[in-house]
Amino acid sequence: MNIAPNILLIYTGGTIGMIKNFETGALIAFDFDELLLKIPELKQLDCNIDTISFKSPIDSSDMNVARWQELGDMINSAYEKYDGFVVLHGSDTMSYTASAVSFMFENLAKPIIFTGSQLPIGDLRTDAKENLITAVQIAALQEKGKSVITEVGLYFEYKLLRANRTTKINAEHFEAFQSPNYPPLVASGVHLKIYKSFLRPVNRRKKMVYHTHFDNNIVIVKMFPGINERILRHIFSSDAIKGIIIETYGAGNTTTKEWFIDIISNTIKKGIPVVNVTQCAGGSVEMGKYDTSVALKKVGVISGKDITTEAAIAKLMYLLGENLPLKVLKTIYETSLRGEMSEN
Ligand code: ASN
Repeated sequence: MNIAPNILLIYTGGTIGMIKNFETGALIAFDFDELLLKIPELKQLDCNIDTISFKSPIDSSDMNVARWQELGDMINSAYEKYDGFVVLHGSDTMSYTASAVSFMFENLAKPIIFTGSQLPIGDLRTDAKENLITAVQIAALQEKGKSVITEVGLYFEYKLLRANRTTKINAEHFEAFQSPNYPPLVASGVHLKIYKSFLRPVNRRKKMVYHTHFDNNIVIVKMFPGINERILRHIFSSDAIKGIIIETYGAGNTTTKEWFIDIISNTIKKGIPVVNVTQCAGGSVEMGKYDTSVALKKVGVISGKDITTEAAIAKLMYLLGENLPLKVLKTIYETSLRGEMSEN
């Protein structure tokens, strides 16, 4: 006998459940029960769905570390009871939250699928229904009684992507997300096509470990021609900062000006990790490829390789929260923990 999988649907907010505020005309997050009434189709799915919601649903621009933890706690406390999780989330910061959640759950053996929409569920042309229904179907996929997807995914506009590889690339198109450095895991057409060789393998003998500490005392500095020495010295000398991400050009390049290398080198000498992430949507940091990154490598800058900026931020907060010595943090940062970066 086939037992229908149990899915927990978690509502955090986002456009999917929004309505217009009559006074301002702006979209605001709405009640979850109202949202469910708009999708009676959920009852036809071959799984049992329970629902839970943030007390006050939010626009995802208001996401923060405390809310990541609130979401993580919801999943962790229901982990044994359910076969899969679907998280409804605003698209603006979905890639950040989904990346953070991927670091929270080590040895994940069940799917956590993020989705949302560009138009509210009540809109005639909404993309919410397809996104939600297929996300639930994907979370419920099983083979021999075991979940097929055992990682954190992001489902949007007919594709399941590895969540910590995604980035929001469009505020207008229904195809709002891309995963430039990793192929889709599932494509939704007439059938669901699962690309098994790209799925993250699971070791079911290992227990799931839940991590909750994110240290958000970090800053990200984007390189641009003309970047100002005085301002950078000011930022880098803040004693509140415990980690820095530099968003560099191309394959990890920056200005070769002595003052710049001096700032980076002194920061690392103080024990503060500096991570190099590229501004390019696709491709990888490769320090030493150009003369303009040789000095960065020499002074001990951490390579973010082909990680997204969203995952880089979540990973740095996560590893800072683990209180590791700088050398260990560097080695672990440069290693793929949840499939968020390529191995070489
Ligand atoms: N501002 C919305 C949010 O991120 C955008 C969306 O969900 N499409 O909550």
